Amino acid sequence: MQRGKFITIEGTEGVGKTTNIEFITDCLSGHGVELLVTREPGGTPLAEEVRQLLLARRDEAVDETAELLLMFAARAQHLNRLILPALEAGKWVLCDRFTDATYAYQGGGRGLDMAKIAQLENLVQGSLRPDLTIVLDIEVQRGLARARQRGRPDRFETETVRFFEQVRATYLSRAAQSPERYRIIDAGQPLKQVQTDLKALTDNLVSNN
Ligand code: T5A
Repeated sequence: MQRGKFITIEGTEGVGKTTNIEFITDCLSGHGVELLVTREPGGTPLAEEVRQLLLARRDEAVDETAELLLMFAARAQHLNRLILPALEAGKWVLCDRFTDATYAYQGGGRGLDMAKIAQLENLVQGSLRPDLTIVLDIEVQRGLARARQRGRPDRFETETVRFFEQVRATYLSRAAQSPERYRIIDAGQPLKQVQTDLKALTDNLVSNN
């Protein structure tokens, strides 16, 4: 059986991942692709519990290395219990954030050593990397304004604009380094245009499979 494709979707806060994941799901399902849609941190009951720990606002300052290790603990569970079995069964997997988010938020945003993140990536994932990573890109302030319409911010959403500028710069620099794996979509466009771009991308992906 041919292994399924592993697609991840990334971006700073409020870029429209949730909105567009539904659209991408419809596009791929329309082509008859059997698809698992999931998210990080999270995706399994245990990993969703870790997500709650990570996103909750709390009085105790969260140590950056503890945050990093929790991200990868959730990822190990998610990968081995959900993502890999689905890919091996021939399903495609569409994941809302994955390890690029760790490079962007814990590496770019928090300033943790990228080499240490790479070590954890190798430990948890072995050689597995996404086949395609879609980066929805928008100016930080515009994304934050969209995200803030949704109610009380989580622990990450309370970070500074400078933090998110570093997150965005890390995504863009990683995409520039490996253009074969990344596609950047301008998420500042009207939603209809963003979805026209996403449809072209998914049609192309299916026809080249
Ligand atoms: N994290 C995660 C790490 O630090 N390290 C890691 O390794 C991982 C995996 C949770 C947090 O965890 C951190 C990063 C995150 O802070 P999350 O749940 O993905 O991750 O959090 P968010 O980025 O906050 O995701 P959201 O679901 O909250 O935002 P979305 O999905 O990007 O935005 P969405 O679709 O809800 O859209 C926001 C609003 O904008 C509108 C929508 O209708 C909605 O109202 N909108 C548009 N409006 C106009 N034009 C368009 N083109 C629009 N597109 C969307």
